[in-house]
Amino acid sequence: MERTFIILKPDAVQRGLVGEIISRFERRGLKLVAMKMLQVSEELARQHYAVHEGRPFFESLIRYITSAPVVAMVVEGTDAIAVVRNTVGATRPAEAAPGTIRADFGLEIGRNLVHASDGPETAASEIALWFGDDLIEWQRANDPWIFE
Ligand code: IDP
Repeated sequence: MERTFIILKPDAVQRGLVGEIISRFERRGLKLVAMKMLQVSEELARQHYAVHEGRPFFESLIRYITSAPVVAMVVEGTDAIAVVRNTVGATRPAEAAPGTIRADFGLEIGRNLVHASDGPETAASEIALWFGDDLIEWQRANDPWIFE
């Protein structure tokens, strides 16, 4: 069972898309194991996006993610990292496949609604950075109907 980290970015929250987006992950069968709403500090934003430091879009990315509240979460499931990335769609909404979150709700790369970890190492470090050990281990009643 794999875990991955997701942020519903400020545009998703401002546009009232929190429920819609979480529903897509829930309906896919992923299980929520952590969730919180927060205003991201500049320090956390810079740590989270450290890999992009120096890129031309870095400062606008920091302004975007710290501009208004976000909803951060961890989900668990079979191949969760890949499943979430393909539910979210390509970084640039114009290149995202129809039916993905970024294609269905987005137009611009700088307002692309969702962050999702891109591999096992980033998932582990992002979960640790945003939630520490604060994850809920729980049994979901319908797990046997989702996990073989
Ligand atoms: P990802 O979010 O699909 O993993 P990354 O390449 O890791 O994409 O970029 C992180 C975020 O930085 C993107 O989701 C997007 O919000 C922003 N970003 C990436 N490239 C650009 C760009 O060229 N212009 C503006 N924003 C960008």
